[in-house]
Amino acid sequence: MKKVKLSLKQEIVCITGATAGFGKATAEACAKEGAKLIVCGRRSERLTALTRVLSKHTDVHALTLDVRDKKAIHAALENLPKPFRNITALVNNAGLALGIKPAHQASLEQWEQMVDTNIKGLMYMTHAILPGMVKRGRGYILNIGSMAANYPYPGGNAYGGTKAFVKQFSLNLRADLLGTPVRVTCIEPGLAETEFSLVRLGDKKQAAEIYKGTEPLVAKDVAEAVLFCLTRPPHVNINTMEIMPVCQAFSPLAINRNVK
Ligand code: NDP
Ligand code: 8X3
Repeated sequence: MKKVKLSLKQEIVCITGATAGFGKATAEACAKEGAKLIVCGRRSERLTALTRVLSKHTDVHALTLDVRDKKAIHAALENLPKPFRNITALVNNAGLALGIKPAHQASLEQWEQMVDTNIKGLMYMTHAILPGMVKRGRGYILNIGSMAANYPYPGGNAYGGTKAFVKQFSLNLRADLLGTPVRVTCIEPGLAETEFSLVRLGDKKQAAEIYKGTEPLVAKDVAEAVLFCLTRPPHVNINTMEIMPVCQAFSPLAINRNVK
């Protein structure tokens, strides 16, 4: 029986979207387990504050990075300080939903930003980092998808579409990586209270309404799931993990009862 891997002390974990929500909580959880961290996001002042706190536990390198910027990603990764170069785990978490309007009223610019961030940004990071993992015979790609990939809902249009990509891309990576020790997981959270709804709706009051009367997941719940996956023994691959709060479940299909 192989030894169970409980520590992250030998890991170099790169987390996108570490300035808020799941990404920040994941950085905190991984730091406590002793992983070296590369934390990425656009808001550099938040990265600086996070780095200051986490540096008490471990070595942290902050990258002010927009995942939509392919050139910036390559430049940042090529110029990583030596101790951070051999990334062992990539947590592709950066992402967003914008708007909740039906498709025929939605903003094309918002659809494009979701595709550019949730799909293309995740591809750019993966494409830049995965070959090194395969070459070194060690690595983990952990993608944050969403239950929106699995259950359509009104207004989910392009956002759900981007997360369906994340799921299928993750599974297809597994197919390609067979024969290597590199692992891939797609974690699919449901209702979770972070800055997500504020970003989506652009209004604090409307965002608060989403969580009214519920007990949603919190960022730490998802961070703990990430940690669970990363600390499985090397022969175990969790393909997908769908997580909902107890207050969320399935509904019957919608039916239009005004057919004339
Ligand atoms: P938050 O809004 O709290 O955090 C989103 C993070 O993504 C921020 O750190 C933000 O950093 C980063 N980000 C957004 N756009 C970019 C970009 N172009 N380049 C780099 N970083 C970017 O939301 P969550 O923590 O909830 O969301 C994290 C992930 O989880 C997303 O992929 C989201 O789709 C997914 N998810 C969220 C759920 C929820 O209900 N909350 C449920 C299921 C999935 P910055 O602005 O500094 O760049
Ligand atoms: C986030 C969950 O329900 O807003 O991915 O799509 S939901």
